[in-house]
Formats: sequence, structure tokens, C-alpha cells
Amino acid sequence: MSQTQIIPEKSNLSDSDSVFLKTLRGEAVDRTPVWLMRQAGRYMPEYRRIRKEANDFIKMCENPQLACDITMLPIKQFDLDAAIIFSDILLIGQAMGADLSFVPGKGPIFEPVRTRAQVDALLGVEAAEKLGFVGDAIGRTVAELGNTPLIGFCGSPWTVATYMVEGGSSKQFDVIKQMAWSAPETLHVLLEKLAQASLVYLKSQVQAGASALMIFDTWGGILPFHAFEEFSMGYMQKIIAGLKSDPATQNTPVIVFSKGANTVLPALSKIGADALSVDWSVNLGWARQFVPQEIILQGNLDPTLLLGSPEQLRAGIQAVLESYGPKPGHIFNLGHGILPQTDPEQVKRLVAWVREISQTIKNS
Ligand code: 1CP
Repeated sequence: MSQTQIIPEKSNLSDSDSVFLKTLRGEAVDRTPVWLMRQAGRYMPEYRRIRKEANDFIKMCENPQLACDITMLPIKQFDLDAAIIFSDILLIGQAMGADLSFVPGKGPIFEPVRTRAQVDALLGVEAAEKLGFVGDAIGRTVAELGNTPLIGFCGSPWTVATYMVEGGSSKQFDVIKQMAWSAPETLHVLLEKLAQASLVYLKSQVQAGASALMIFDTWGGILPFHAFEEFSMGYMQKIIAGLKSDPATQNTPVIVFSKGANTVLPALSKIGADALSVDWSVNLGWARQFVPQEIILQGNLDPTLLLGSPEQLRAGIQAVLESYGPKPGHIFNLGHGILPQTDPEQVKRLVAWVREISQTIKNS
């Protein structure tokens, strides 16, 4: 991997093969494509079995064949329109030199990065080179997927930084926010390193065969309005500008998910993303007023609806599809990741109902 121009090794899928890619290019399709955030994960008994045997989440991600097999699990069982590579947004922090572990029941734990000296000691772009196993996993997966496109991804610099600075998951985000208000230069050095490494990392994923990219800004919405651009949005914009100025990646669609950042949708529409993924708190028709038609909207079923009755699930799906209406430019997804306690039978129903109801709406 290098920063120089890279030409994809594998031929990434052409638009004509996929309702997901067609929708991302703004073309009309006869039904709404569907995939689910965190579709390869703990709600699947097969995943839990592999997880128990492997006993180490990071080792699972670092094993290209295992990562490929896990990515394929939901594709084999459900009729999904896209796969997302099994990996994690936090691996880049570890590649930069921050110690990371995943403790069952506790989630991710980072050795906290808080001082300027700690930030300066981290790798920047060179970190991407340590993630070659993800490219390997992508290559294997694309070969197995056939006509189903594969999404590559990274976390937004801000979101990854929250875990690195807080030392893991957080409720208040007070440590990183205090850093933002009292030592912004230090935080900016960290965010810049993350952005540079993420850009090279995303390019390498396209080179390996990813057909679309997604940036997860799960914690963008916890920033106050006036600081969102400075600490979160600006760095995503830089990453996208880097992708769009390289001939090898300029045609690869980029989806941005800034959870809870709904009041900043007009600003997010201007950062060069091809699609914006939104959480369940907004009505898609309302969101469309602030997001131009050429930018695709993705979302936004509340993942807890999968825990309710089939009738409530169907009503929720219907509400999401109706809120968007018959126009092209919508990819069905959840408003956040699927919950571990979800019954896989509900996922089967969801996929079938999105197809059926969206076809009816589009033909009406
Ligand atoms: O213990 C286990 O089995 C690990 C559970 C797990 C899994 C299956 C983690 C730990 N990460 C993943 C995979 C993962 N994470 C994928 C690929 C699989 C897929 O989507 O199908 C992706 C895209 C992610 C992205 C991710 N990781 C995000 C952004 C999306 C989101 O859900 O908000 C975030 C915030 C993380 C951090 C993370 N990694 C793992 C956990 C439990 C968490 C969240 C911790 C928290 O809630 O703060």
C-alpha cells in the first residue's frame, strides 16, 4: 500500500449488476435495496459459535479466511443486496500504536491516549500498512460474493478518537470533550493522523475489491452544533476529498453515517458524500427537504423493531418506505446496528417485506 495512485486489482462490480450500486448512482430500480448495519455479528448463532471457539475478536479480524467466512454468513442466509467486510473501526487505532482489546461484556478497551506526547508517539499513514489483512479478507470475500457488492469501511476520525481518548466506550464523553475545549491542538493532531491513515486504508480496500465505502461517525451527534464541523465533519470531508481526487477511487460511492447529527444534514450534504445514512429519529421525507435528490438516503428503521412482533415490524418497515416514497435514491437499512438479541427469523421477514412493500410503493 502506498499513497501513490492505485488501480484496483480486482474488477469491482459494474453498476448493472447490483440494485444497491444502481441506487447509489442515482438510477431508478424496481425495488429498494436492503442491507443491515452490523449484519455479520452476534445475533447469528453461527457467529457466536465461531466467536466462542476463536475466543479473541481481534484475532478473528486478523484472519482473512475467517473474516471472509463471517462476512458471508448473513449473505448466505438472507437475501441482502450488499455485504460489509467483517472487521472493526477501532483496528486502525491499534495499528497506530494504541493498545486495544475486546473484553466480552465490556466491549472495546484502549490504553488511553490523552497527552500530546502520547498522540505524537502514534503512527499516521504508516498505520494503514499494518492492516493488510483486511485487504486480503476483502479479496477472498469478493471472489466468493459473485454479484453481491462488498462495502469497505472505516470510522470517522472523531468517532475512533472517542474510544482512544476515553479508553473505551463512553456515556458522557467528558474526557474527549474536555480535551476538545482545553487542548484542541492535541486533539487535532490525533484527528489529522486518523484522517490520513483512514484515507490510505480506504483506498487499499477499494484496491482489494470493495465496491462502495462507508464512514461510521457513530458519535458525531454528541458534539454541540458549533463544534461538529471542526472536530467531526471537517475530517470526513478531507477523507472524501482525498478519495474523490484519486482516479482509482473517485468513482467509488461513499456513504456517511453521522448518528444523531440530523440537524446538520444540510451541512453534511456538502462534504462530497454520495449517500447519507440517518438514524430512526428522522422522517426520511423530512430529511429529503435538506438533502438534495442526487445524494442518496440510507436508513432508518429503529433496530428495536426487530425485537417486537412481526406485525409491528411490518408496520415499521411500511412507515420507513412510505416516508421516503416512490422516488429513487433510498437504500433500506437500520438507524443503527442490529442488536445481538435479534431473532434471525425477523431478519428474513424484514428482507422479504422490504422487497414486497417497496415494489408496491414504486409501482403505485
Ligand atoms: O464480542 C464480539 O463478538 C465483537 C462484537 C463486534 C462485532 C461483530 C465488534 C466489537 N465489532 C464487530 C464488527 C463490526 N463493527 C463491523 C463489521 C460487521 C458488520 O457490520 O456486519 C462494523 C462495520 C463495525 C463498526 C463499528 N465498531 C462501529 C460503527 C457502527 C456502529 O455500530 O455504531 C463502532 C462504534 C464500533 C466499535 C465497537 N466494536 C465492537 C463493539 C461492541 C463496538 C461498540 C462499542 C460501543 O457501543 O461503544
